[in-house]
This record gives sequence, C-alpha cells and structure tokens, in this order.
Amino acid sequence: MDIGILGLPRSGKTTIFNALTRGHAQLTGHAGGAAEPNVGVVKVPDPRLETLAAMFHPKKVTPAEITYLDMVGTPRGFGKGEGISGPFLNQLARADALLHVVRAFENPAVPHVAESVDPDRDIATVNLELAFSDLGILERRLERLQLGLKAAKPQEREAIHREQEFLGGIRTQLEAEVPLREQTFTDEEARSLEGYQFLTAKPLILLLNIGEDQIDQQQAIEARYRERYARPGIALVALCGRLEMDLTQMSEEEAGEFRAEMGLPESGLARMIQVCYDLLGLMSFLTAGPEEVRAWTIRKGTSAPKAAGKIHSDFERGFIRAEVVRFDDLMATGSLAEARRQGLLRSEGRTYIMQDGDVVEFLFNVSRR
Ligand SMILES: Nc1nc2c(ncn2[C@@H]2O[C@H](COP(=O)(O)OP(=O)(O)O)[C@@H](O)[C@H]2O)c(=O)[nH]1
Ligand SMILES: [Mg+2]
Repeated sequence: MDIGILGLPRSGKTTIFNALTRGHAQLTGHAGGAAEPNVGVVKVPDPRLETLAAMFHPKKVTPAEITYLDMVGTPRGFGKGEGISGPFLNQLARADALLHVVRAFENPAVPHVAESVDPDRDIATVNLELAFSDLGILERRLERLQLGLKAAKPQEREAIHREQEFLGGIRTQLEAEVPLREQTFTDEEARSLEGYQFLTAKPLILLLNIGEDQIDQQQAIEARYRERYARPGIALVALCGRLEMDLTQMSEEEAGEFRAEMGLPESGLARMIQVCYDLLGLMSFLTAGPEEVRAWTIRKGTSAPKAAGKIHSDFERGFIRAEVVRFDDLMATGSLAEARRQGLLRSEGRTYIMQDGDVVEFLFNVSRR
C-alpha cells in the first residue's frame, strides 16, 4: 500500500513523513534539492501475529506494510496553477492514496509560501493542482482521439465518438470542480479509467499540521474541518507533526507518559494507519506455518483467488480452494487439527469473500507445460 505525500513547500511534509515512519529525513532548508522521494515503510501493528507466532513457532513473523513517499523536489510552479508533471506526477500517479499535508501551524522562523496561514486556501490550491493534472491527461487523450478519427474506418468511428463523449463529460465535471472520486461511473467505465491513474480519483487524506500551541484544541479543530471536508474517499486528520516527530525519538515508555500528560490517546502513526485502513477499505488476512506467520493487506470484498494472488500470481492462476479458519476460532480450539475436528476449518471455493482475521492456507495447482 503506497501513500504519496504532497503539499505546499514548508507545510511540514517531511516532518510528518518522519513522524509516520520514525524517519530522519532532512527538513526543508537542509536538503540539497534531491530529486528522489524519501521512502519509508511502516509495519502495521497486529497483535494477532504474536498470538499466532506463539502457536506456530515460525522462523519469521512478517507484518503488513504501508509505504509512505515524501516528494522531495516539489516542482517550482506547484501551487501556482501550472499543474503537476514529470517525475513528481509519476510518483503520485503510482500511489494508492494521496496524503495532503496542510499547514495550520504558525512559525515566524519558517514563513508560509503565501505569507499567511490559511488551510482552506491551501486545500483549494492543491485540489486545483490535482484537477489541472487530470485535465491535462484528458486533453492529451482527447486530442489523440480527434487525430485518430481522421484515419479511422467508418466502423471504428462510433467507438471513438463514444469515448470522446465519455471523456468530455468527465472534463466538464472536473472543470466544475467535481473530482473524479465524486463522479459516478458504471463498473465498466471505472475499469476503463484505471489505466489513467487520475489523481482526483485517488482516496485523499487531508492532514492538518497543527502547531504545538494548538494541541489542546486538536479534537475541536479536527471536528470543524471534518465537517467541512469529509466525504466518501476523503479523510481528515489533525495532528502536530513536530510534536509527533519529537515523540518518535523518545522511548515508547517516555512517549506514552508524555501523551497521557498531553491528553493524546494514541500515536499519530497508529492513528494514520487506522485512517488509511478505513479510507481505503482495507483489512488483513493471515497465513501461519512453521516457516512464517504473516499478515497480508487486501481491500474488503476481495475474493479468495484474488487474495491468493497477493501472495503469488501462481496461487491465483492455479487456485483450487482455501482452507479457512477464523482467528478467534483457531484461538478457542488451540490448533488447526482441533479446529478441523470441530468443523471450524472450512474449505472455501473461488467465490468466497475473505474476512478480516481469516487464517488461510491456499491450495493451488500450477500445471507445467
Ligand atoms: N512550529 C512548527 N514548525 C513546524 C511544524 N511542522 C514543521 N515545522 C517546521 O517547518 C519547516 C518545514 O518543514 P518540512 O517538514 O521540511 O516541510 P516540507 O517542505 O513540507 O517538507 C521546518 O523548519 C519544520 O521544523 C509544526 O508543527 N510546528
Ligand atoms: Mg520536505
């Protein structure tokens, strides 16, 4: 699961990145204009893994992972309505979701690029950049279709006209500031759009980076902005990047005490993982054996063969069936053998929809030709 971080310069992107990944990337003002993004991998904590490990004594335990990408070289024109292009666009286009860091903190030592702190303005600015980028992609495709029309055979023309009309409709809505994630498509239309990797189609997390002096109002600020911006496909979180980054440098115990004192229930890192899971509709299934106990991330509603394909494409192609037991049932019975004896280890076929906490073994057959 890849999350692409974006936002205006000096909004605290790298600070947030460090807080989320316990990283030590250079903040603005120190970096030498590197073009490569900071990449940080976060292990998704799951207490079920430890419990399974105690039962299976595996050689290794592998949690699910979320990867955060912090774009280093924000393009010069970014935030000025010039759209997003080049490597910056490519990095964002590959992400499963976007994390927009919105500056809400005051810091006279680090002036805001637009001179004043105004989260609503910045959210609108970046949304506009994302829409411009998608419009650019649409324009280029429409131009190519128009060119293709000249050389097309009569029987091909209708299909081209249909696509022109479809993409033109999307363009009109985008121009009216309706992001793709809020436009409605049939399943077939949605599939035909996947290849474009439109930015406004991606789930979006608005992360309000509040100042140290606003921590006691964190919940109120979050509620206020959530009311304004939360809708399907958009999540909103308020947290103080600088404080969260400082806390990752402390021991767990120290950080815990500090949080309790400040009235902060859990780490920003843990909250963000939960937000990503909720926003993207994610869940985990588990595999367990003497070699490895492991958690795998999939979207809710994923079928057993697709889930198997997460592990290896051969598992999906040669899928025969899945042997499934609920984590709680496995714990209650104490072993796979006992779960099977009690009829709780089920054989499921191709149409089975995976459930959170399923402990699975996939049976597959790959014919060698
Ligand atoms: N006071 C304050 N300063 C912050 C906060 N978050 C970031 N900064 C400062 O703002 C500057 C830019 O932060 P950075 O993470 O490099 O921003 P980026 O350009 O978006 O990656 C740095 O000097 C940070 O220390 C915050 O929550 N409070
Ligand atoms: Mg940065």
